[in-house]
Amino acid sequence: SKNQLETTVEEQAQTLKKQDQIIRFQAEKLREADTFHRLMMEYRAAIMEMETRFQILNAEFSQEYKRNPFESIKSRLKTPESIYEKLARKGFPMTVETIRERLADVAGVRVICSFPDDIYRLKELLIHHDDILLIREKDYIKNPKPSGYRSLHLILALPIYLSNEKKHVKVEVQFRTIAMDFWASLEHKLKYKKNVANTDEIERQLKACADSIEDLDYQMQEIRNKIDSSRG
Ligand code: 0O2
Repeated sequence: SKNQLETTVEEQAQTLKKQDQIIRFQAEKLREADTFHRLMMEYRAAIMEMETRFQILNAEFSQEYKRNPFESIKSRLKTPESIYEKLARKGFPMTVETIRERLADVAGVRVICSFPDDIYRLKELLIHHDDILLIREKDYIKNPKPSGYRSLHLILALPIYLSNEKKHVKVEVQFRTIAMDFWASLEHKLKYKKNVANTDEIERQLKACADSIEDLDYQMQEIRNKIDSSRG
């Protein structure tokens, strides 16, 4: 009948409308994913750029002074889960703009040096590059965290060159000695073990280890100075 036909047409129209909404929703998600992936690509490019600058300093130092200003470099890109968790903790929504503006450690480069004074020498060399901006500095070597954590953290912005633009991207560089890295890596591992009893006692012991390590760092530096001056 005519009535039945109208109902069927109406149902089909509703179904088509729903499908259209689903397609629009998925397209929007894809666009978001696209801009997110592009942002991550920019951070990866910034890590490569920063690593190259350190490698060039290393090559130059090895040739001029027959020693390396750092032992190794480790880089990491923050995972989407960790980005989401940090933004949520700070009360910001997960958008490309908030990631860019509110997070400074999506791209991370960790530089492991032999001696504490190498850290400050390297920092000076790096911030004198005239296209690098020093946005923030946290010196946990001069002012260690209550846990005993020591490292020099710099938030830098450096340019990356894309096909049609030049863009400044933020990178967090953490400088540590081998000894500071040894402590931070083990402390990080230990902290994530569950159901720890005697927390205060453990924190105290970890802090004592951090203090001994600081002492060792400066003793090794002194030994290096003695050897250097005895060589004339
Ligand atoms: P992951 O996996 O490295 O990302 P802000 O960024 O300034 O808003 P935040 O993140 O608290 O605030 O900055 P902070 O404390 O200067 O630096 C955080 C990073 O420093 C940590 O990264 C660790 O890599 C390191 N860190 C800081 N304190 C400690 C500590 O007590 N022990 C150890 N082992 N590492 C520490 P994430 O974000 O925790 O992790």
